[in-house]
Amino acid sequence: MDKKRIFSGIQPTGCITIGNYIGAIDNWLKFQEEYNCIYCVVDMHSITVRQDPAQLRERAMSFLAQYIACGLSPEKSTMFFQSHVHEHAELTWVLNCNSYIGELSRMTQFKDKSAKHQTNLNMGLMDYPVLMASDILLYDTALVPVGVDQKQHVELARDIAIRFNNAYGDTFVVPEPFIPSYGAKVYSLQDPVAKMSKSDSNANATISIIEDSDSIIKKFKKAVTDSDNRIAYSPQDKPGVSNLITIYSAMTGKSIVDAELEFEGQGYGTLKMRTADAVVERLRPIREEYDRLINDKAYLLDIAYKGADKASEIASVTLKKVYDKVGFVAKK
Ligand code: AQP
Repeated sequence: MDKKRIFSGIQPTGCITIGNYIGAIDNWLKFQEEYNCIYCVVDMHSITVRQDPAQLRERAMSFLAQYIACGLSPEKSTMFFQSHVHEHAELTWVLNCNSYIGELSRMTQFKDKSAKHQTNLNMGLMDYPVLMASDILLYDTALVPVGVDQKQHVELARDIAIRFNNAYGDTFVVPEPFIPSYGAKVYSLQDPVAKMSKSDSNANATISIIEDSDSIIKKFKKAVTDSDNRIAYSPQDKPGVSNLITIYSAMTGKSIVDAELEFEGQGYGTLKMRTADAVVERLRPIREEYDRLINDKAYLLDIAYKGADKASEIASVTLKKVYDKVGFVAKK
């Protein structure tokens, strides 16, 4: 029997953080055996915010190397750059004509990003979730592993799929989001009520998965906690401490309850240092493998090109079906 399909991706902006790792990539790894996985570097999403072209190109390659360094296997998973499979853009147009301005303008990410990028309020910012719906729907995706911040977008993809199926007959598989039971939202080390974000301008707020050990330790030492010096997991009252416990637990594989017990009676300094050590240990092999891979551009491109060919084989069948359903004359 065919395995069910998974699709997920990260946009090459900023640097891949431990938030992306815990909320997304760590789950991608677990799915590799059981599912047919497609993991994309979604470069088309990233230009909704102005990017330096040379830096974007370099980052896209770096993100692919980081995917592989994290343990994603080109033998098991399909990896490619979104812009190499033109069906993503083409399906977006059709789905745009089946999406409403009202629902898109209500998306939390659109509201946040449009507030942040007042001088570049482009259509792409609003259209981001429709492109994401195309990413997902092109591949008959059953499950989309994402952090909690992207759940709303997966729900919109479901709505669009159902709407299209109702209008034109059964076409798309209706996808389900997969949100991890913990670590679905890792918070900023400097503002622990805000999401740890790849492109945060405050470098102390985030940890990159290829960051060097000294820098990781320094940032955890500076992490914002509170003044009551009691280690307990309580996200409402103690967001900073709870965030550190979440990170510790995700990096060591221990449950939140076990981590809380382990730190009972200890000071915040211990929690920060032990969390930093756990992160350093978990990321060390990733950084070593990344350093090796990033110098082998030919290998990375070979994976991306083969991945795009494989992805396009599936995507072209879906797009053809969609074009036929909406009434376009068949190509020769
Ligand atoms: N802090 C987080 N905690 C848990 N999961 C997270 N994800 C992102 N941040 C966290 C998950 O990582 C995947 C890829 O994210 P993305 O780059 O495609 O989208 P994003 O949510 O816009 O990420 P950022 O970090 O906030 O990027 P910038 O700063 O460039 O806008 C998604 O599955 C996301 O849920």
